[in-house]
Amino acid sequence: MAGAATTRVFFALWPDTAAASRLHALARQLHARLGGRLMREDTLHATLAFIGDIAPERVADLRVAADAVQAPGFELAFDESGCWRHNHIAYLGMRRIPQALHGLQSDLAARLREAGFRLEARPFSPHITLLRKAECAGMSKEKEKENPATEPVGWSVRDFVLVKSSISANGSRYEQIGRWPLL
Ligand code: 2AM
Repeated sequence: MAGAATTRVFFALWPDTAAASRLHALARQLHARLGGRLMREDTLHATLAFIGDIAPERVADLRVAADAVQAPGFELAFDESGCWRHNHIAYLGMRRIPQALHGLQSDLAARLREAGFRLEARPFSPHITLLRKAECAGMSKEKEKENPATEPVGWSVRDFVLVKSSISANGSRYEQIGRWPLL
């Protein structure tokens, strides 16, 4: 139901500026090897729940669902890079998903489903897209997962955000339209 009458939205974890800068530095390193399209520093994020295109009046229901989430803050560390051959996305992921992140994501997803939003059924795979249209062959298959960082990159997660996405001439434009602090 894409079109002028709908709004494309998703919930995400947004890095602080220091983390975004380190993420972007890693993205540039990967870009040198894999090519493709480098994500802009101010757009880097990890999606918590992708909602997709909805009627603008349904955004209020998203806010109600997010208001009900009760979850503690936590430390997040992305400690592996990879490249998905099926969609040519080079990303940072994590070897182990922290329990607190699992809790936050499943609480939010449950409340969104209760409110009638359809979410993906496939397991949650937290990641930060660094490159699109990447040549994954530049990352050897055995080493499909390899951390280019000398240290994991992360941040203290203190909130989650609701983001409105619109397509512009130079890629997606993201606007934060809501923010919910964690406990
Ligand atoms: P991606 O970076 O792996 O493409 C905005 O588009 C955000 O929502 C991106 O982080 C994107 O993930 C994610 N996203 C887009 N379409 C999606 C879908 N159908 N299911 C899950 N996540 C999606």
